[in-house]
Amino acid sequence: MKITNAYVNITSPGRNFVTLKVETDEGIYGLGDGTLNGREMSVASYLTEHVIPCLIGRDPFQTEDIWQYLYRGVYWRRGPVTMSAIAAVDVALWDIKGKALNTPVYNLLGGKSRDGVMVYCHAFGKDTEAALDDVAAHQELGYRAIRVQSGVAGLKGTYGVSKGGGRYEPAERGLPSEYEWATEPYLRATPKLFQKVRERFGEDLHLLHDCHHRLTPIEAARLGKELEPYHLFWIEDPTPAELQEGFKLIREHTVTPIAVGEVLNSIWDSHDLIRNQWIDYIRTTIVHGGGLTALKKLADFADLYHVRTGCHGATDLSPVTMAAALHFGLAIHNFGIQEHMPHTEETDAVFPHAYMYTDGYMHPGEKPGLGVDLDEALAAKYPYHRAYLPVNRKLDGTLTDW
Ligand code: KDG
Ligand code: MG
Repeated sequence: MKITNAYVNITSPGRNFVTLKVETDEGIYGLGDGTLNGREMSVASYLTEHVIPCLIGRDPFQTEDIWQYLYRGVYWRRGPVTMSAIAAVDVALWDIKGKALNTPVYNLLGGKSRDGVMVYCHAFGKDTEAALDDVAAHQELGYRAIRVQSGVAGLKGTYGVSKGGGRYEPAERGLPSEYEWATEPYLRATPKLFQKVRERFGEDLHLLHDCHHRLTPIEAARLGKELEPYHLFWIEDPTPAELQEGFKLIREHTVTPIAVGEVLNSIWDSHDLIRNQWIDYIRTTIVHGGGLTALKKLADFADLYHVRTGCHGATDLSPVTMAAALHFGLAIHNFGIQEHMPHTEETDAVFPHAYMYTDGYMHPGEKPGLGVDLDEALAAKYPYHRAYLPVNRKLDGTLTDW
């Protein structure tokens, strides 16, 4: 089998998605997601200008060699743009391989290790009461694991809480909006929020919380310690992860489990975090981490250190990544949990898929390959719109982490 053609599709059914379609001489094609939220066109151009010309004529079954060609063979390694482009190719090739062998991708990754992939959803509210009601609504939908985010009194808005009360989207069309941040009220409010959640919902529900990179290590240590009575499944991104040894300090002070990795792109970004056992869950995604070929190696490395996966699954990761993540999560041994932030109906229509949600678990379905398609005629009705993640400033105007 040979690759005969490949091209990038950009569509915006509510938010932007970059999809690579790889075609072969046997009529089988594969899809890969290359979406990088707020920087979509950089991956699209990397693929079109630099990667696609090198793919034509290659054997799509050579997932390992093509991965090495695009990573090791390029001289410039790593980074979100490069790794998302590599992921788009890699996932499309696994899709082709599954279709050609007439089997779901999970069978190529080791076969089923479990019956379903436990997912967590997002509950949020402008204040504690609204957040608690949203937890109740999600529990009704069968979720066994719920991430809880709340507005902070005195701040105009914060990560994970939608402005108008509708769906939360990580990026917004137009130029970046600006939010404000103050650590102290957040640190005071968050343990009280989880105390209330436990009081109302008991001990059985898995509870998660995303700090979204806003704390210093010592602040994160305080939060983790104060959350201990409420037995969280994890706190996520407590501090920016560029300084991997920052997590040592957090770890020395708290037994609240820690999840990191949605902004990491290579195994080297979490090498120290994992080998020193400073984290419990690695959240690197298939799209931003270089594809299934790379994620399998990362998961196997993490397994040696009792670190499990908890892959990023926000709406800016397309249904192609969701499908890949579910095949991956069904197959690998050290799967932990998968984030599930449902896409809009428009997005689901553009990307018809076999994966499904039932009672707190998801399953990739039994279709050969990934089991996800792209309706290009429908996609063409939703042209690209420039969009950005917000920026964040402290109350005195200093730019800080979003
Ligand atoms: O593009 C960034 C978003 O995906 C991110 O802000 C969402 O932190 C996030 C999460 O955990 O889903
Ligand atoms: Mg996050």
